[in-house]
Amino acid sequence: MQKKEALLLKLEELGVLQFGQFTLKSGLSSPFYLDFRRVVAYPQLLKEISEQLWELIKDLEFDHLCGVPYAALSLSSALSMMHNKPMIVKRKEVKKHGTKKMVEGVFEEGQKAVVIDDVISSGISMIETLEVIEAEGLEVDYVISIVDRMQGGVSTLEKQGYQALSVYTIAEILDILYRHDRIDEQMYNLTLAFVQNNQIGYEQLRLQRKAVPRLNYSTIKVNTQNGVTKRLIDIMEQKQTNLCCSADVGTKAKLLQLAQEVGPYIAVLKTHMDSIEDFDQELVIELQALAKRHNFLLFEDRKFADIGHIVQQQFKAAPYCIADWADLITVHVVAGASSVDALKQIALQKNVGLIVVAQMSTVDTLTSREYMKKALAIAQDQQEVVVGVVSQNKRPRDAGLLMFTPGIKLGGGSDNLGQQYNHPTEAFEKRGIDLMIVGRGIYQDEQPAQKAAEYRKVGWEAYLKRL
Ligand code: 5BU
Repeated sequence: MQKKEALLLKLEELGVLQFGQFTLKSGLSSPFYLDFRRVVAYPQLLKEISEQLWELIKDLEFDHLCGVPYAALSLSSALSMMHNKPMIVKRKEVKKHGTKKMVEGVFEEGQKAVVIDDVISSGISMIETLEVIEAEGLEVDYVISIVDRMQGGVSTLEKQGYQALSVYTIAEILDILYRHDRIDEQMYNLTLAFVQNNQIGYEQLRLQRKAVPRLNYSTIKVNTQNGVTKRLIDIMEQKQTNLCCSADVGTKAKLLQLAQEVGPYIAVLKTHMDSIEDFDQELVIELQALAKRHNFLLFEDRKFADIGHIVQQQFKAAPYCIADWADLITVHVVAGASSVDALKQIALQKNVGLIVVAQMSTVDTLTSREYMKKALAIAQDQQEVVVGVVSQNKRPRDAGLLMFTPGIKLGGGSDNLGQQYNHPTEAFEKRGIDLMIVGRGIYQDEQPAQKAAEYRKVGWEAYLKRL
């Protein structure tokens, strides 16, 4: 018999795997229960489980082991001693005396940790630990567990960019136990059906999470040296709006009409000038006049993405001459920090703020967690010219940068080309965004002005509420 299989049978014998009727923490009634806390009573078992966990990570490069408190602390301790790997401990609560550290141990920023939990169900305990240790500057690529309950946690973690590895899935456990007559067919089917019918999705989990206190606009203003950021925050505070209208219409006339209508309710008007079929400089002059009259900034969402030499040309070249009129532009950092460096030279002269695209809103975006973190680091390094980032669920650690978020619509949902929408309240309160970017939610409405007013109200109230 395989070691893994023999170990599982022992776990069942010792009451770690239990079948029957149990009430879970969530109030749900479950036909099975996994109580790995019992393992501390059986040192040999702890050793055998730890050996199986080690198999998952033995070829990976990492500096620290971290167990999710409390159940996995014994696992991380055992692994640490067996394989001579340092361990860090995440506190469950902040200490009242002495240092206010949330992570105990000896570590440096940029070091890698593997996080361990006994069971992954929704993924929430794991995510809470990950947030704390990442806030201390540690990096995590892999998370491991003894059992994947197959209820959505692994896919939630993977959506966030982690690789989740487990010794057993619940399906494997059922197979082994059934083959060894430890459970009957009815229990097998009941348990599998329970798992299938009780999936906790990523979106649902996000909504359930507690709001994290976020920065207010005045704090960001105090922490920035960037003149464009200060101007933008002044506008937002004066007009009490955090709305950026994405004016993705196709003609000059439509664009001017929309800008005129939504002007009083927005802080920023965002454009894609290369999709205006009759674009000319007259349009720019008229838009500038409207921007002045209604007090908003002009944001050309050009998403520069080429080598430095080319983005400089694209930034200045006719017919768009973006550098001459835009207050804000977007830049991808797929070519590295060099795109930002190149644009910076012109942007500082022309008083244009850069927004780094760190994470996209599409369902199959390639902006992985690794990419996003690097993009945020570039934004942080270049705050002289960078106003903020475009991202969905992560803001820069530095208090001087703004977080812009597209993919926002009151009705939520998606389009049929990959765009995914979130409700503004959820975005401001739960994810702590600073400005929402709304396109079709406004300009496809029969009354764009009224819609913009509605978004303004909802967005501002959600911002105030999160404070
Ligand atoms: P929508 O109509 O609200 O879906 O328009 C969204 C706008 O935001 C559109 O102009 C996009 O170019 C822009 N956008 C986005 O949707 N997702 C992203 O990740 C980034 C920009 Br970056």
